[in-house]
Amino acid sequence: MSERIAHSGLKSKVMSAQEAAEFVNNGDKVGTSGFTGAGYPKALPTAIAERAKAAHDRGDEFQIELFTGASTAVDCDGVLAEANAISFRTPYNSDPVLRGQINAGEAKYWDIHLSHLGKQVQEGFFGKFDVAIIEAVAIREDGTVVPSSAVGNNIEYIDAADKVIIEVNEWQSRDLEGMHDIYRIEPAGQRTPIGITAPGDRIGGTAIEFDTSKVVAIVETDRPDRNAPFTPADETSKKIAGYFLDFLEGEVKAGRLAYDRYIMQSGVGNVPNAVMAGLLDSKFENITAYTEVIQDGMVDLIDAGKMTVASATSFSLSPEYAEKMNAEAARYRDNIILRPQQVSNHPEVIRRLGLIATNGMIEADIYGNINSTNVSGSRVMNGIGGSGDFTRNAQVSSFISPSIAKGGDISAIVPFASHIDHHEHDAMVIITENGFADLRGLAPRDRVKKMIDVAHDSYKPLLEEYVEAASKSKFQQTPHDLSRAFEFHTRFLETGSMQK
Ligand code: 0RQ
Repeated sequence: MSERIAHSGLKSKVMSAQEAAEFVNNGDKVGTSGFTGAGYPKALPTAIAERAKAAHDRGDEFQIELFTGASTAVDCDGVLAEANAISFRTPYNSDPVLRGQINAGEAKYWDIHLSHLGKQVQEGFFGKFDVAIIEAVAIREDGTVVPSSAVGNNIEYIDAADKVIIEVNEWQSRDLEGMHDIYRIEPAGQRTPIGITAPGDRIGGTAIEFDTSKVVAIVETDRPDRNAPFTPADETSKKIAGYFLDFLEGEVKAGRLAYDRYIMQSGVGNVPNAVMAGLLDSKFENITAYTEVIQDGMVDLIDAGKMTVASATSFSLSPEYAEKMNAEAARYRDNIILRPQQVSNHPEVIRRLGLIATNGMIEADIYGNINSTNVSGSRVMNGIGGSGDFTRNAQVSSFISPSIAKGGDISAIVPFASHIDHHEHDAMVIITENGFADLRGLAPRDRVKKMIDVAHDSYKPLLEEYVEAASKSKFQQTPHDLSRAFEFHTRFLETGSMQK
């Protein structure tokens, strides 16, 4: 048995994943650890999927409602979706099989801000959970659980569940212990200010305290987190990174930022990673991050001495960087803090720190409304994730994206966003490979030229044509021609291209 299970009473609960899966039944509400491919359970999902397949073969129903921190990986969401074992899923998902089921109407998906879900679980909106399945680095002698590479909603699911199953994963570095900052948000009415005034502040303990009598099973695993490697930055990403830096430099010149006062929030993806690579050669020093995921680019910034502290709720590292983190976790413990996602994404702290939020987008419209989630208004990509938590509350909220997708058949700048996750009142700066549009302080009509400037050349005439038609509107605050507002999207659905 693993030395990592130090609590004497809990040692008797060690069993196989197949045995532990017997505690999960059809219709159960199951909360798991896991956030952006890190810290999710790796043995139970396959065992539950096998249980579901066997039930389906017998003609019985077997599906669970699955609550996580954010996306997981193929050996969690993927295997369960393949077995048709998920009836309901929340929040953020990037698994392609599950995405297909959601878009086909076969699985239900509730896309909610990442800081809100744990809060609603705590407030009892979902009632009791049947099972919480949590990956851990270790169970300490006193029964407290040291989370692994993500904290996510672990506390909320453990507290809400009748039964707790812990996966102790030997692949995760034992030295992650001490990196976490475990803080339980009090119930409404009893909440006190969250005492974080700088990204590096620690306000909690290093492990999760809970009622160990709820533990029904402990499963030992030795499997890696499964994140995809980043693709190397291409010319477009490098140009976007360049304009992002120009924007930051402009903030310094205007006296709103200093070279040693940049607090970063960065969304996941190849473009945000390219932006971080751009910062390596910039004048910015002592960068800190108050964000939700630690990415390769942040590790490079820490190694280069450019970033002093990164606070998040999870890792989202390529396999190469995950191995490096495992080997050197003791060293990175001085620079990295992993918090519950209610804290990493908390509006109070984000507003206090005054950070610069940078997230990807699917499309923006000529007035600065942002679609982060639904292609052509209906087909979900991943979900809103934490982008809303940060966009609403940051000092500056920026969005970065190539100006076109799918080889030019899709424009990321459209007349009217086909789904709106962040609206014109929150989004401030839009950056593409063609420049940045700073929309702050501008009436809607004055934003249009800036937005068309960052669009792809091949779409500028079509956008101008729309603006000309919309300008005839009887009302001039936000002029639209509603009969044509979605013409880019309808053309795409009819012909496969937004081009005429
Ligand atoms: O699809 O790979 O099939 O070609 O979207 O696009 O340009 O590689 O950009 O990886 O940054 O993702 C909005 C999806 C952008 C992401 C989104 C297609 C494009 C490609 C990816 P292919 P890129 P990114 C912190 C913050 C919401 C959550 C969030 C996201 C794929 O940033 O999910 O911000 N954001 N969380 O071809 C059709 C368009 C498109 C399009 C791009 N207009 N129409 N397809 N694509 N634009 C993290 C968390 O919260 C956990």
